[in-house]
Amino acid sequence: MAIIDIQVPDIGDFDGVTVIELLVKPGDSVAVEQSLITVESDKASMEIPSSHAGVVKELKVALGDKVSEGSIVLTLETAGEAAAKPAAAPAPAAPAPDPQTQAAPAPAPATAAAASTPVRIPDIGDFKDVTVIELLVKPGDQVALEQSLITVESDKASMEIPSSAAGVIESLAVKLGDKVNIGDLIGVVKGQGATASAESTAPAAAAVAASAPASVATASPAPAAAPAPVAAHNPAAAVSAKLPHASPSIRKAARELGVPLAEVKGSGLKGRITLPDVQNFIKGVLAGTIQTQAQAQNAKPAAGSGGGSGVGLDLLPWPKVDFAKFGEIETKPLSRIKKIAGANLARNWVMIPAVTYHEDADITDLEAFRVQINKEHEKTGGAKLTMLAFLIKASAVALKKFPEFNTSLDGDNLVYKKYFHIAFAADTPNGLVVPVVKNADQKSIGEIATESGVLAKKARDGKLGPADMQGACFTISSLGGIGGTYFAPIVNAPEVAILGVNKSVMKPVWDGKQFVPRLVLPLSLTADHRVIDGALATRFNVYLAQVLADYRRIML
Ligand code: CAO
Repeated sequence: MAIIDIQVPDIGDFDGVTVIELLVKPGDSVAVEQSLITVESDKASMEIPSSHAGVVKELKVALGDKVSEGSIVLTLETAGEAAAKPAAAPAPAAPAPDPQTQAAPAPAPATAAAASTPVRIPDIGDFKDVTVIELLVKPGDQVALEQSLITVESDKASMEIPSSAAGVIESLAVKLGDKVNIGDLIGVVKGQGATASAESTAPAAAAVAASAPASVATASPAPAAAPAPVAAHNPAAAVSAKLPHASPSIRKAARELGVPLAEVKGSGLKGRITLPDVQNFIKGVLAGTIQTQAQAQNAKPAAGSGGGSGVGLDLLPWPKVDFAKFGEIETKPLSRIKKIAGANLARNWVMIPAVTYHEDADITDLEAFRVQINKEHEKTGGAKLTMLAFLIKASAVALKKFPEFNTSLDGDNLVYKKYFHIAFAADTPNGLVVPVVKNADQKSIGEIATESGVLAKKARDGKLGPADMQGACFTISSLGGIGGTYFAPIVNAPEVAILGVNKSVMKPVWDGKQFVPRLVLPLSLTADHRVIDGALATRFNVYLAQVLADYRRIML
């Protein structure tokens, strides 16, 4: 009887890949070569096998952990020497060809305009006779350079094969279930000649990029993201010996959309889960015909469901238009931030019954005070006070007065937070990020102004770390420096409210006797109606406006 560490074997050029599935748990008996965990980069996933037989004592990794060769996966109690076998041959590293690496063209002739280019299986390392499990394009489809064409799978890993040419798919030479090897023809692309190389580029370099931080970071929490998907996984379900079969891109899409893949029925080859399966699952949940395990656990009487109207929510596929038919176009990939934020925004928009309430705050005196103090600070070297800093502090005070605003839904429970961390949306060249000023209630306006300035700069420089963007209770989206009158911001789940702010303007305000010029700040508060009803939201808004009109109120 011996206790041994089972480590991640040599997995090629993978490094710092994310643990996406735990396939065993303490107490499980495992055989040599039995898969223990699944790891994933942005293009490939693979299972890590056990080098020994025995009983799992302790898991040393958790979902979301990053692992590399040598990382300890678990400790195993082995039956004795006889059970121990030499470490398994390295699991086939699934070299995921990376656009960035492959985009550096091999010195190969560019094809002539509208030439037909054969696209072949590149060097995919130790993979042999791998099965085509997904056709991601069809004849007539427009494909970009490096766009995934097919997914192939061995018994331990799956990966997407990218196109080495841009253009229109003229023909496909493979079908589902085919076994393919290096050099096999995938199809022919008729293109503009914008090819990286006539044949696929060498994948050895691509494999390096498969584990590049940029790709792994794709799976990291979204800046504006909720820490957990709304349709959260049942943790117990995550520990399952029965893996849902899906390619890395489908797994990623499911994760971003909060779809518990283990609950999706696959319609592809050997029960493989395809993108339409994930989309149909979402449709089913929205239409109330599918209930997730998390929903079942938290089930409340389904108010409003089964109304019998017969009108189902039938999501249409995204319109596919050949824009080039109508004029010149240019296609650019979405930034990583936009992709991550987009998935979160879409979920929050669809799943939160949100209402936006507007209010005007008279900030004439506050702005005069801010300008006066800033003049003094210019001489003394004090911090420049921003309107955003006053808004952050006022919001923290308002959250204390209206605790329902400082909550998050957790099934049928409402989690009340006793801390006051305020996030603010920051516009950056790559998209929107949401850094957090922690414990804003305990900080002076000067401290908040300095800290938010530092965070906004870090955001613009792309230097925000995950810790800078976590733990928010409430978000402010200030467009005041740009303009606008009012807007309807989207609640940043799992928060329950967000404050939108536009540009303050001088307006004639009736004081009971006459119109007087006052500086008016437009506020737009969006709140989750499941937690905050209209009366409460309006009280919050009115209170916030009162504080901004007379800041002495924060002392009350
Ligand atoms: N009314 C009038 N003027 C305002 C104002 C308001 N509500 N808010 C800011 N201003 C002024 C400031 O006083 C500043 O002027 P001075 O330089 O003369 O003092 C100027 O506008 C620029 O302000 P700013 O917007 O650069 O700085 P900020 O501290 O107010 O905001 C930040 C910082 C990070 C919030 C901002 O830069 C930003 O990124 N805003 C965009 C947020 C966003 O995109 N939200 C949308 C999310 S939903 O898609």
